[in-house]
Amino acid sequence: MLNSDCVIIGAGQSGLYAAHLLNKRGISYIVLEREQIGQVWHNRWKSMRLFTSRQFCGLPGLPFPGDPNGFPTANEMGDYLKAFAHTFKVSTRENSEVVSLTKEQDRFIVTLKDGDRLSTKSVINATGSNQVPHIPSISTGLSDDVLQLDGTLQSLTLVPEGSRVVVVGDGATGRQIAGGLASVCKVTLSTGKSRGLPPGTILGKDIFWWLNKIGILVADKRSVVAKILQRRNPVPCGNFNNRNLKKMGVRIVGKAQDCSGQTVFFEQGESADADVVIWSTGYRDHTDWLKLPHCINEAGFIEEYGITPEPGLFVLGRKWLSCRASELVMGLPKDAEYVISAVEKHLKTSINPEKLVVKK
Ligand SMILES: Cc1cc2nc3c(=O)[nH]c(=O)nc-3n(C[C@@H](O)[C@@H](O)[C@H](O)COP(=O)(O)OP(=O)(O)OC[C@H]3O[C@@H](n4cnc5c(N)ncnc54)[C@H](O)[C@@H]3O)c2cc1C
Repeated sequence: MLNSDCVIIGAGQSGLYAAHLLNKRGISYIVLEREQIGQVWHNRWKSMRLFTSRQFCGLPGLPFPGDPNGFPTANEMGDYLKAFAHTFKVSTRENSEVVSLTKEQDRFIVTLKDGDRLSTKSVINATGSNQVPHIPSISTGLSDDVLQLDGTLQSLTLVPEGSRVVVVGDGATGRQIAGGLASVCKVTLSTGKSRGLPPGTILGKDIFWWLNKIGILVADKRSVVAKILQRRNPVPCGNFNNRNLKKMGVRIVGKAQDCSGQTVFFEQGESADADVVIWSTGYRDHTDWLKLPHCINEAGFIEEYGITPEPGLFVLGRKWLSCRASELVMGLPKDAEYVISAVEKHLKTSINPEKLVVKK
């Protein structure tokens, strides 16, 4: 059985950056990746563009290549992660899916799909929270002749030209898909509760530049400003605000409430017949492999600032770990520094058990 101080599960931005920080502190680790580095981004639909510009897609030490004010494609992001791992010599074992994580006394036992087992003092879960598309139960009312897709769709060309398309969900993904299809299909976008749609630029500067400058994105989750953001949940929609989408010919309706046959019914008595329905209704965690039930609930991992109830188990890359930017590239360095310090502290206390003795 292989031994290391820390096992990182997942080689996305969170896992790779955490590994880089452990490297700098001289802590032994291994990153386990189910597919290949960057593959999650290469799997996204081909014309997808990130909603943050390149200046906010790079990690410390390796700027994102290309025009800093332009928006990278998903493929560029995948390539960037590979370049990051290569530049900082991040030790990654690809094609190594973790199928079980248990704890025996003070060590975690990580089991891989191929049957290999690793023993470790600490684990960072960096598997991402955008793994399994969340499809509402109303989808079962649609008849078999309606093509149903979700946010993991590989290409917008899967949608036949001239189809009647309903995109359900008006986050950044749903809006981008609706806009991308508007010129070749008859598109209806079903929105959820009303949210702020900030413009892409203000006074010629990127909206994320302003939000970063005034500190809103990294404001602690318990601060007043963060609470307002959590309540309003504004969508960074770039050019795909309601006005522009309407100009492109997209019909905008309210929440989808039911489906029957080929028809989707929305609030306020509206409906649309569809050949294709694209569910862009968010994602959920995949936690079947975690055999520590006190660390999960129906919303995913139980954690506070990335620290779970199980000593030695940490999480990165989740919504609102510490702030709004936690799930974005730009919010990762702050969260990762905090979690890596906690890993280091955990390893020190587990090496020196006397530190656990409470002095009278
Ligand atoms: C459609 C979309 C658009 C986005 N646009 C932006 C944007 O414009 N700007 C921005 O900053 N952020 C954006 N994000 C948020 C994105 O940055 C985060 O979701 C990010 O991917 C989180 O990084 P991560 O490393 O934590 O997880 P992921 O990138 O999801 O990486 C997790 C890794 O873990 C691996 N893995 C999963 N399960 C296992 C297992 N059991 N064993 C081994 N390996 C496993 C996966 O294969 C994957 O490589 C977007 C997200 C989505 C979904």
